[in-house]
Amino acid sequence: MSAHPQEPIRLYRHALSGHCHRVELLLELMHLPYQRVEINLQQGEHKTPAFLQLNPFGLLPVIDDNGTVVADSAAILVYLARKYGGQRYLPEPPEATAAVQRWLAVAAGPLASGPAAARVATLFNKPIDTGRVQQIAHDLLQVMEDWLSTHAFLAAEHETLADLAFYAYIAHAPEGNVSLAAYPHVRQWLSRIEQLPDFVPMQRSAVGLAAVEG
Ligand SMILES: N[C@@H](CCC(=O)N[C@@H](CS)C(=O)NCC(=O)O)C(=O)O
Repeated sequence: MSAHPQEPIRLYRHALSGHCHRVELLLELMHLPYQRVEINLQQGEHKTPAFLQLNPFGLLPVIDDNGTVVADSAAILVYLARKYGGQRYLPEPPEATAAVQRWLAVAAGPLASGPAAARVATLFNKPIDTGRVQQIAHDLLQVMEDWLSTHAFLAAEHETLADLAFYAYIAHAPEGNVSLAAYPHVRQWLSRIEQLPDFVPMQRSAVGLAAVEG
């Protein structure tokens, strides 16, 4: 593990992306120097040959850490935690690593196909079966609610990559018309993360806000 990157890490991101937010949140919590590179998804900048060189899947986020390019938010979180983070965000005992990995798998599964997809439907007007993705979101939220009724965090007694990976798409679920009203323990867990020193929120979308408030 090294203490710090030589030059700031470049984070290719979009302001409304929860996948990007989780990386940004970890960078902030770990006090790692980084520089944001805004990618215009609306104009398809993530499908240009230059971007596809960084990630052939054409998806954000990607980081470039002094020549080491890592794509996929979960892979980036694991890389940063292992390289610069010590034990806190990805503890080394096999059982503890597995507990974090389990939630990262859920983040790539029901979190992405539930609350994240429901939000894409409202914010970006994509043809998505909203009833189905909202159901996936509520099924996931119920599992989280049950777990968080007896645990303060998802994978350990303190925050880990698991919590950072889940935060944005749960906090912003109402932008996809997925209410958090029935999940008090989930809302308390959100506040716990928001109270971490150096926490940064994800930008709220004007469209999403209209959906929540209107
Ligand atoms: N499994 C990927 C998913 C990333 C992802 O879906 N990124 C979205 C932004 S939130 C994206 O780049 N979408 C562009 C597109 O689908 O064309 C990860 O965790 O990084």
